[in-house]
Amino acid sequence: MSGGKFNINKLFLFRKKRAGAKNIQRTGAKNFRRVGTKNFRMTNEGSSLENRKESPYILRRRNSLFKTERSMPPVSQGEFPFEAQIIAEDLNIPWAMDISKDGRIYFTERPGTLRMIQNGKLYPEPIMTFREPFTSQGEGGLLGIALDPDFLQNHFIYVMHTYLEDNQTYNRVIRLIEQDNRAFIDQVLIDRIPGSLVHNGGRIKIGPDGKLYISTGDAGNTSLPQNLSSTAGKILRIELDGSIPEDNPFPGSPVYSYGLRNPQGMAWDPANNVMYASDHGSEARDEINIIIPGGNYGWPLVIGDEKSNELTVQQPLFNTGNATWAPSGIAYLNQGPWENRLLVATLRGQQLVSIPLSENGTEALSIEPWLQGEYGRLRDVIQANDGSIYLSTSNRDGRGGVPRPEDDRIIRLIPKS
Ligand SMILES: [Ca+2]
Repeated sequence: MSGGKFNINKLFLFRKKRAGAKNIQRTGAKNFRRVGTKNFRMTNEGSSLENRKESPYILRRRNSLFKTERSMPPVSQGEFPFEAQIIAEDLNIPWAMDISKDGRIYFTERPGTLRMIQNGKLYPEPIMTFREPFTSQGEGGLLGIALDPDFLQNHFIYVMHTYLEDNQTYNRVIRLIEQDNRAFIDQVLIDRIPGSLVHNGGRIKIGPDGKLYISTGDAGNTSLPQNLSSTAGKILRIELDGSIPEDNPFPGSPVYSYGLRNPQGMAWDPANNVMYASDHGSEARDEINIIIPGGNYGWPLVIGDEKSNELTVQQPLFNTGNATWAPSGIAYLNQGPWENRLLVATLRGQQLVSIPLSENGTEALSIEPWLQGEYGRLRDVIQANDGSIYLSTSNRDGRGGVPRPEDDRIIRLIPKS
């Protein structure tokens, strides 16, 4: 099956029908009331599909597509003996975590608090509470966090958050300075990243090369991810002081890769120098991608494993086909009995997906669903220096989760060999 062209009109009619039907099923009045904002009908993170309007440009470009669906890696039930510890509970949408070299866990709560866990205990006061122009409507708010590699010396914490300016929604990455368990804004590193009630991306991480990587969503505007002058629908790469690295693929631009929809996870296999990113797909087809500098990941012109005669597009490591995971944070495990795997925290999927990788890191060998339904929606996953895994739940995010009284939680998994 190659070279056969879609009839673009039929394709879009079909997609619209499917999208419409799912919308009715999935975001009924219940969701609507619970969330309480009109705009929420157009969501989001795997609980429904938005009604997109495609530009003539996009329709024209999509005309050159042909389909080469690759199969997903086989699903298997691997053994993964572990001990689970609940590290913190009664949290409010913990979105991202990072751990200092002395073992303190710093994490964001999406409504706007930066918090800290020390010696296994949640510090009672927020390290910082965000105020205007900060906003946390929809899927926006206080999102990614990364501690400076020299955090114990310079006390720098990087965070990404949504804010309002002239009634427009944007995201920005700022540097904080921590002092005696309080933090203050020190410097804005990059701002005016297009934001919206949906698709803000939001993960930030410092790569093995010491640069700050930022995943941004399309902000609900499908014309932005292919536009290299916009910072939306991208992975951005900047220096820790906000300047543009000299070896970025597009000189003078923070854009590192593009054509993404709502990437919320990034991780590296440093030994093989492979970077991974998760992306929320449209109509299921969530993607795990291998990110290369300057790579175009297709959205919205080329989706899943489609190919185009006109565009050079990086095909995903795999896409989830008809299944919706709504993948958020991902972690590459570089030690312990689960070494050389990618872990994917899934929201709608309500599981930790474990993906054993080939030795060179460029092939997914199988897909193992771990902790299915055990903790509900999962937002972030990281590996600590001692090899244990930290997970955060996202059952209070108003996106179809059913919060238990103890939600949200941060859970530690200690692998047993
Ligand atoms: Ca893609």
